[in-house]
Amino acid sequence: PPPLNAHDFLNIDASLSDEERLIRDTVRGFVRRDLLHRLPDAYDNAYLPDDFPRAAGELGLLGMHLQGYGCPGTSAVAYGLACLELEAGDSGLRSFVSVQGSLAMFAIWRYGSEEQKQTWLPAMAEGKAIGCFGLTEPDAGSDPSGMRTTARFEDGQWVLNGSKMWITNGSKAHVAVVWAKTPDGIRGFVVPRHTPGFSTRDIKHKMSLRASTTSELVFEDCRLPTSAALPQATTLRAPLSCLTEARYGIIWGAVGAARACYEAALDYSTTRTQFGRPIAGFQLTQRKLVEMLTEVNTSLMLALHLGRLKDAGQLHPQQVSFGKLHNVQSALDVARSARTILAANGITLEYPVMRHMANLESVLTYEGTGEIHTLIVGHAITGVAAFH
Ligand code: TGC
Ligand code: FAD
Repeated sequence: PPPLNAHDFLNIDASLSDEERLIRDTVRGFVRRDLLHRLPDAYDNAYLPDDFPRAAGELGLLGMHLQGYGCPGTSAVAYGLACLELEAGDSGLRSFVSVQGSLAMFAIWRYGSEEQKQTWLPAMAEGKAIGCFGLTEPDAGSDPSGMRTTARFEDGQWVLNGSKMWITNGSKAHVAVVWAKTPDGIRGFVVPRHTPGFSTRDIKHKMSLRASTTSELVFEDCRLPTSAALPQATTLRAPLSCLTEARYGIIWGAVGAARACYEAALDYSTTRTQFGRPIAGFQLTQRKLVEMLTEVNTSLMLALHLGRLKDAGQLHPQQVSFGKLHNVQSALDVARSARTILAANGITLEYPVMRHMANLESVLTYEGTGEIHTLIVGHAITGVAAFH
């Protein structure tokens, strides 16, 4: 066998195809070369580097696993590997790509008219048009069926009223995919940025996911043509199916954040000396490092397994919940343990650990909280729904 490697202890590399490795290495190189040194400032000053959308588009990372309309159509595993490498940089990068490709673009790709697809997907794949996905509201988070945003049909137009909260890319977006209640059920609408009656307000003072824009979307008698409705999306099932796509990317992304924390801790522990020896030589530190190693690799194997199921068309949404639940909690555990190894240095932006740790608090909450994914899996194994 090849020599043991602390950065790929189980030789999971050997399970990837040449194409998957090439995509992984390309995204890793992009993050390390073009972004990593800028992320502490982006985080500190709360912005996503503004060249990132176009650069991600040029690399084919937007709508990466979708077919046609300028999208690369890669495997789910290749898309997952890209999410991993992006989130090893910062959860804000992966969030952007998730919302663009798996939520906004996927919704149009899966449920849109031919005209909507032609209008938006090629520009979104290039990163020239940015999208957002408005499902959550101030009073409807875990339970989106309680949404209050309405769309009524009047004089040949749809009229939207209500607001959406915590929307990634909200004020940056050229187009918002917005979910609203109609008399016939929940439907999706494609709302261009400058539509009268549509405005956004950014959410300030976040202590997590700072290198990402999060906004409120407000609709006040916002009038849209009939053609703005997604023709194939007529129930809550449609937005929930988009969530499954984005949750899948998070399963991989969380591994990236965890890996970055493990690597920072491993590196630090071999160079930091106390009591006359590297702290890596203390049994308590080694135990932490080995626990991190087992978490990172277990999560990666889980992501790869679920990715192979997805590529085979065999993946259930409940299995995606299992993956998101496990990998995000595991990444948080790794981040917190890594922080203790870096001790005081661990709380600064000089090292990526606290940034990842704070980001992962959002990742634990969005795309379904840990509790919601627990109940989805609980429902699947008992047959009894415990949500309400
Ligand atoms: P329920 O009765 O269970 O389901 C309604 C219909 O939808 C189907 N379904 C799904 N289909 C595909 N994928 C899924 N994940 C699905 N979940 C449910 C279901 O089979 C049913 O179909 P049908 O034909 O029988 O009608 O609906 P419920 O209202 O009881 O909801 C259950 C619950 C709690 C699981 C659901 O509401 C839920 O997932 N809540 C969490 C909400 C959430 O995750 N919000 C995320 C907002 S987007 C976001 O956070 C973006 S952050 C992105 C970033 O920056 O990276
Ligand atoms: P609530 O639903 O109010 O939950 C509060 C607590 O109660 C949680 O612990 C929850 O798990 C628990 N709880 C609720 N119901 C149950 C139950 N039945 N059983 C047990 N426990 C329960 N949304 C979008 O639509 N688009 C986006 O782009 C987007 N981006 C986001 C970006 C960030 C940075 C953040 C933080 C959030 C984003 N969200 C987005 C919103 C996110 O999806 C919601 O925050 C999430 O779904 C939880 O909703 P909530 O915050 O309203 O919490």
